[in-house]
Amino acid sequence: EEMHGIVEQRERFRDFMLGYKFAIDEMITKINILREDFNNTNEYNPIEHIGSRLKSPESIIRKARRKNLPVNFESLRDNFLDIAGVRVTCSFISDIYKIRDMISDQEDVKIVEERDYIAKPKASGYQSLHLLIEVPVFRARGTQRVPVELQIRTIAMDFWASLEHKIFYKYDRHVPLALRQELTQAAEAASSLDRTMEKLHESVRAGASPQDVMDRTNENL
Ligand code: 0O2
Repeated sequence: EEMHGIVEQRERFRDFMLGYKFAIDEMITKINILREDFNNTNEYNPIEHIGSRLKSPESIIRKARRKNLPVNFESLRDNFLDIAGVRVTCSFISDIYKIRDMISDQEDVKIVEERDYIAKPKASGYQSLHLLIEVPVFRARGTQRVPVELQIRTIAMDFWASLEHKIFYKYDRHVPLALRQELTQAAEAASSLDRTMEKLHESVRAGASPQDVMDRTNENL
């Protein structure tokens, strides 16, 4: 009897996770469509990279314990809105908002929440635009609305976040203060680089002469 319960739970868990996997597949298709569309026009392609991850069961359970949340299907469904994660790396800061608009204009996508850590960086220095969205997944048993966390960032933001993440985990979340401060400064340096590139990008688009662009670069360095 008990054995039967375990097997049933296991199947239900697999089914539960599958919904998130399908939602990731859908979002990746949407973003790949945008990417291919951009490649087909004379406009430059604002999408540098697309990544995704399905949160592992271990990581879900660890987080639930840390936050004192019950580990049952209802609790996981309601409290874990980042089981499906999709990350888009863009070329320039303005591209982030362009991609955001292109996603939010899609009729089947519902933006549940927007967290702009570019306008308001986290204390660590972390920058990115986070969209908490909901997409319908048409499954064999009917339609299911699935939450996805979409992180949109520039190459510089991504560079900082992935290296900071590695350092963070190496120290098992207890990074010494001096190192934390240096990391925050490094985030500011990455952000300054992003703003320089954005300005250059704008002036090139506005039809500045090569000399103007050189002058601007020297101003910024
Ligand atoms: P992973 O490995 O990416 O899955 P919470 O999710 O509740 O802990 P919050 O504040 O509700 O936190 O969500 P938030 O901050 O909007 O988004 C959390 C995710 O953003 C993280 O996911 C990271 O991917 C990223 N992130 C946020 N702050 C930082 C930071 O300081 N450094 C780095 N490198 N990434 C950050 P996970 O689940 O923590 O990790």
